[in-house]
Amino acid sequence: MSMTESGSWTSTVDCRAMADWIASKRTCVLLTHTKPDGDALGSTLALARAINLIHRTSGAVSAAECWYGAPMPEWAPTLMGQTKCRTIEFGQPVPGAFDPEAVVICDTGAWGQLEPFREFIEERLERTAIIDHHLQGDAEIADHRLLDTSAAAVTQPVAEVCRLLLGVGSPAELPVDIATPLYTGLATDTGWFRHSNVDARVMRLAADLLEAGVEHTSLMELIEQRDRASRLRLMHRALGTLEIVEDKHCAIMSLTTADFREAGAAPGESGGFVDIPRTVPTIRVTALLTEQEDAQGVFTKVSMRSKPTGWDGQDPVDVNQVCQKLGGGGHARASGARIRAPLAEAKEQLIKALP
Ligand SMILES: [Mn+2]
Repeated sequence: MSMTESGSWTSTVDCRAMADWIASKRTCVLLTHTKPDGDALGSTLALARAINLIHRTSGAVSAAECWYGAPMPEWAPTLMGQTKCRTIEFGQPVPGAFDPEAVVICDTGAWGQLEPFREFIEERLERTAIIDHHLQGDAEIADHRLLDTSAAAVTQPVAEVCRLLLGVGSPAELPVDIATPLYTGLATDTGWFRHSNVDARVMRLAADLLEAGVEHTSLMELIEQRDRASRLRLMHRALGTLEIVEDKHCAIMSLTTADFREAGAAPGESGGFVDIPRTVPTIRVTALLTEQEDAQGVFTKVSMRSKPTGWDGQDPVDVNQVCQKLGGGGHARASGARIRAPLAEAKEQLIKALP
């Protein structure tokens, strides 16, 4: 991350100053990281709606619009509703005709996550703002920065900016079509209020947004309960292969191309399976092996996770180190590798690589 003449990754404005700056612009494009999630979509949609609401009274039509870098979650159109949004497919250029007075980036401040918009932003650095909650970012992207690294979701500072824009006393008084995307960010970035980032501030905002009319159950169904039956059939097959390597506290599951075919499942449908055995207290490491084939023949994809806290007080396993031994890598808690070998052989190599 760069430390440029624009300074370090710190806030340069508070919520009030950000709201005033946004209110002074007639047109605005809202951007977020590619492959937007609930917080990315929620923060930009809420802000776009708040901006359009204040401009509607002054006679302007649709002053703010959201641009997203695909792929989009399946449920995105429902959350987007009638708000002006454009999705930019991979490799496609951004719309050239619209030249907004302001560009506001939410839920990221890193060039690496803004690739489709880089050129567009670079031509407009002086009128770009960032609202983010991540620990790192590229400060050079915007002089106007509202950073709240203690926030669980970026919709927390965005909720305050919306409240100030609309001049209401509490987030509980926000219109429901603004409260709903805000709540979506809060719920999804906290794993529906389960992660360690849940605190009193999160719950207070959640309570206010529910009071504003957010329908928790329908949102939860829309976003979380979308599995196809094929995914459950594939999960059944994966669980059927569950193997516990007792002395390594490791759970291993495997899938072959035949499993996908027979379950009628698409390649991406095994997402999240690797996390399932984490619910066993004595398991410290989990791995999902997927046998695949390419032009050079058969290979095995390894996906690994490590629990941050050991049930017995032991140090967590660094799966980045494990995967590096297998020719891959990633993060200490989540990592992966591709082993040029069939499943059984790849599994042996993996077990050997475990500490
Ligand atoms: Mn976020």
